[in-house]
Amino acid sequence: MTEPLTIAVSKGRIFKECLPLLAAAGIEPRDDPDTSRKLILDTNLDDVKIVIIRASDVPTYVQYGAADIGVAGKDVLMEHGGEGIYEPLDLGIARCRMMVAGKPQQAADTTRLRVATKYVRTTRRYYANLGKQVEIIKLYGSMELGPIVGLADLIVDLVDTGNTLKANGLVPLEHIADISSRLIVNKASMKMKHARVRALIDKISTAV
Ligand code: PRT
Ligand code: MG
Repeated sequence: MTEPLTIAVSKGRIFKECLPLLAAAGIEPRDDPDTSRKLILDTNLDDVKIVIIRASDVPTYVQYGAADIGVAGKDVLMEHGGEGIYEPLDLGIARCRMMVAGKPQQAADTTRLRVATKYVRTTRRYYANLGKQVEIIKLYGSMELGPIVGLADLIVDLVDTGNTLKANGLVPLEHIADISSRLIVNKASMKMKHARVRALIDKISTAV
């Protein structure tokens, strides 16, 4: 039997939006990660497996070749840095914007502002490009709480409908990047499994 082709996907919105694209490439998972506890899903193809991992771990799996292919948000890829990875295709799914947000009355840089985010690397790069000195506070979730409890003046987070910001009395202030999910490929797999990887990219690209 040929060596399996492994695809890393996170459950939730990316998995759901990915399904039609995988189907276009002839790949149908045999389980639903939202109801199954399996971390490795079989598919209709004997030589294709899907590993279900956290969104922010997808680039790491692909970088080290633990998965040949992955689907990851541009937010996660910017934060990872992209070592060992090709990014051949924008899938156009799980779209949103990365924004700076804060209270509506937030005064512009009176003092050295504190910015809470899980995107430390991207936030540092953004403010460095603007030549602004800020203090970055690393959080793992619920960034919206930061300005409310006085932990931070601003947050850097993803915004889709804007409902989460609004519900917490915050407004979007600056646009950092448009985000969508990308197909990523391990650099060695691109060479060693070239025919299968290429065929998959072509079929998915037609579906996009
Ligand atoms: O939950 P876990 O820590 O395992 O990982 P995760 O939260 O990164 O995973 P998941 O599945 O929530 O998100 C996976 C990817 O979806 C992200 O990396 C983005 O590329 C993409 N995506 C698209 C989003 C959103 N839209 C989005 N709106 N990820 C998160 N959000 C959150 C946002 O952080 C905020 O809390 O939704 C809230 C804002 O939504 P609105 O509609 O209220 O503006
Ligand atoms: Mg989440």
